[in-house]
Amino acid sequence: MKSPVDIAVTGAAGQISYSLLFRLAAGDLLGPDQPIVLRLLEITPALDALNGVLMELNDCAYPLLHDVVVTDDPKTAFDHVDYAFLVGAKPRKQGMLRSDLLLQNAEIFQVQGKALNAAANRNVKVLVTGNPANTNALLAQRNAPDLAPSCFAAMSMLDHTRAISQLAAKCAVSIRDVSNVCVWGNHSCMQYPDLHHAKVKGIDALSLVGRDWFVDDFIPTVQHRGTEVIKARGASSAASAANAAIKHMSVWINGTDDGDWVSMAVPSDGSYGIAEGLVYSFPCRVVDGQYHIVESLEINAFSRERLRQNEAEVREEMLAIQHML
Ligand code: NAX
Repeated sequence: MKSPVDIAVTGAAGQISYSLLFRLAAGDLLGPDQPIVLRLLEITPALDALNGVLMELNDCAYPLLHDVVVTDDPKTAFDHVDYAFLVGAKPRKQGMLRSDLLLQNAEIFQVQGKALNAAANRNVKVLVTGNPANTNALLAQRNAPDLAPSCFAAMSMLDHTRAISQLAAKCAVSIRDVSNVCVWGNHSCMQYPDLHHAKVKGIDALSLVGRDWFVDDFIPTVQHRGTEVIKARGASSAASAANAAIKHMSVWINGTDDGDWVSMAVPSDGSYGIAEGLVYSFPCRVVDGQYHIVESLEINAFSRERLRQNEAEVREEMLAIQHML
């Protein structure tokens, strides 16, 4: 048997983690012959609830689950981890300004960035899911100066899989027939799901679905899917978010399919005119565990404007927390 790999999950008593932890323990990320240690972080008042989740994990008798560490100390949670899922964040409460939400979450990700810097393995892969995900990832990354910026990403994979699913349904094809979809920008309602490069069975997707459906139906549906799920379910996306987190990390480890790419929010290298350093969702390919922004895609005026709006929003968020970078 291989030696166990340490995986940290924050917000471990929350609803996304309630799906994520069980899939990790079942081997959905690292496969059926890789034992894991789950290192679970929560705030102190949620530790009782987390102990309940621990009881359920134990009750599953997962052969791959070597150990579980439950803690409210970020350094203990990130000790020698190879993978970190930063899911925990403060929810937006009624009457709370977006700027307050940004600041309260900024404190969390500043502390966690420092703890990752001190304790995690140097090649750790850190995926930020907690919102506002792009800016939280930027904060964690900038507070971890000894880790390469490429150790960090924020999750736009749920937006990506939502976009694929909408396109496949419209064309009445299998998910496998869809490729080269991309979601650009911020994980917010501003995000830009783009079909200009997408293919369905190798055919240009826009020529199949038409521009009107793309602009009037597809884009707003993907942008507002999270709100629709809340309306229908009475709670925000959880299992689909956990699935996206596993898919993002899995692609980051194993690479993208030939010819295809995925959407990942990563520190910009200036590609497509997006200011260097901002965490922004781009089409990315992964080779040997390293993501690379797909270069030189043609961007028309329609797309360019949406890329610019997203950059402005991410920049505005960054300015609100700049003193903590
Ligand atoms: P929950 O409110 O169910 O769980 C969050 C958990 O985080 C709570 O148990 C809380 O105690 C914990 N927490 C708070 N501060 C913490 C800290 N400093 N350290 C450790 N844990 C802490 O939320 P859930 O539905 O699980 O969603 C988690 C986050 O994911 C939210 O910010 C949510 O907005 C975000 N989402 C992001 C998505 C994405 O695509 N990037 C999609 C799904 C989701 O909306």
